[in-house]
Amino acid sequence: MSLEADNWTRALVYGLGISGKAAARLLRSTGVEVVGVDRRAAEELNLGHLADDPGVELHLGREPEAIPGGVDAVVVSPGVPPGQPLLKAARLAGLPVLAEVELASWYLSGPIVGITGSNGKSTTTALTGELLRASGFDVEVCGNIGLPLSACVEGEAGRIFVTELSSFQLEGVDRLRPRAASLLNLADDHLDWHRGQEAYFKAKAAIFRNQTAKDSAVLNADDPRVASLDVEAQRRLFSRTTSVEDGCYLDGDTVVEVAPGEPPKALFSWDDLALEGEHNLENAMAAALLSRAMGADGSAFPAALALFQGLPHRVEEVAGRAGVTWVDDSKATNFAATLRSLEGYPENSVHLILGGRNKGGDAAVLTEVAIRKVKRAYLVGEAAEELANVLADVVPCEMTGDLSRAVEAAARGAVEGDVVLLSPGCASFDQYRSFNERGDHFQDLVEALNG
Ligand code: UMA
Ligand code: ADP
Repeated sequence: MSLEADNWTRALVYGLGISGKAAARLLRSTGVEVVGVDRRAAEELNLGHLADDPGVELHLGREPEAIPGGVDAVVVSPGVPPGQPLLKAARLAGLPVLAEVELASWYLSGPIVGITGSNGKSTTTALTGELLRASGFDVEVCGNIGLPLSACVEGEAGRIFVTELSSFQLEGVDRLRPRAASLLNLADDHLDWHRGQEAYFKAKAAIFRNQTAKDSAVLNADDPRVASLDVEAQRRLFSRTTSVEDGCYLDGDTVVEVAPGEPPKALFSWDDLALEGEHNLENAMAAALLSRAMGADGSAFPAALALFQGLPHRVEEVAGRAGVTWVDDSKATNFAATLRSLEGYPENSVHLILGGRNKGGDAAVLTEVAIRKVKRAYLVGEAAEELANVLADVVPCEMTGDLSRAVEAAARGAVEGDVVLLSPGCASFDQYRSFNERGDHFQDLVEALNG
């Protein structure tokens, strides 16, 4: 247990979404008083017991202008940008400002496997959980994937905490030290929140900051910015395109693990994967190396990979109607993810639904693939006009405004053999509460068409 937290009497928890509430409960369980702050009103927050706890002081509806008296530290929720005035005030006052995952990490009874990257985090986190479970380990799959790390502190000892870590969370890490960690890839994402690419990449690399030579760092050899990172931990590389000296790579259809002084070991075959696409092969290679670092012998990997059908809203086929395939990739919230999805389809076959709130990315990365794959684009949300400015010269674009009009238009335009793909390349927050809600809406609209 941390000495710092032992010395705290009162901590401010900034943001009372699912991670803030879990952090507040954790702090209360250790006897620390909580000052809870959220710009939303109580009715929207579902605070449960925290609302009646005399050890919790609430500031709701808008953030206070100054740090309330007697606060020893600030635990910040991932969605609160670092430039918020209250956080600036805390730093000026010399208070520690820590991520919810940092706080939780002090109380965990088992090791963390940390997973980050611009794309593939949730899939790799879930896959790593499956590979470790199939290998006989007791596993908690948590973090940005939807279960706050603070909510996992209570429970049996001996669990491995397979934790998805977003750049928002890593921004507030101090001592969190994953036993094994992976950075899957780097692409432009969340540039609005981090105020630029440098700060975003730096936050991602923080996953390795506290590792030592006893730990394992799993890096993508095919992503030059990832492969060139300096790490203290034992460096293990994965590659789809070339052999590596320490890690795993694709040899024919077989993923082979190599390590200096060890004979090569076949881990699994690409055919074993139920998931489609080169990007999912990369995710599986990272998950395999992370699981090997935690002591899995690999024998259970092929069967576990064959069973894993993927998470909802990630290139999820939702219906086929009159020879048209409808695909929900609502989780593709940056253009690099959309690009990867498009690559998986035949030439000139895709009706692409694109748009939402751009997080600072440049849609020009899509032009080359759009020329080859996209028959027509249906633009929605805040970013529609900006996207039209970039894409209208290379593919026919329709300004459809929202998802229901986009689905109607795509249903009119698509013919047998075509694919209608929702892969928006943007966040959902201009029109929905989350990518889940957007994906569910899309699936309902498609179902209604079929009905
Ligand atoms: N808030 C303020 N002031 C602000 C900003 C937010 O008061 O300036 C308040 C909001 O009113 C709200 C609370 O803070 O009540 C929101 O907190 P949050 O946005 O941190 O959301 P949580 O509910 O705690 O969920 C967070 C992650 N959300 C974000 O990073 C935005 C969830 O990831 C994660 O699953 C959860 O913790 C558990 O760890 C979501 C996400 O979109 C899925 N993540 C991004 C992504 O994957 O791209 C990073
Ligand atoms: P994240 O949690 O990082 O958003 P997900 O596993 O939820 O990643 O996948 C989101 C989308 O990103 C997928 O639907 C797919 O379009 C794309 N994607 C998944 N894995 C990768 C990868 N390794 N490289 C590039 N894109 C990927």
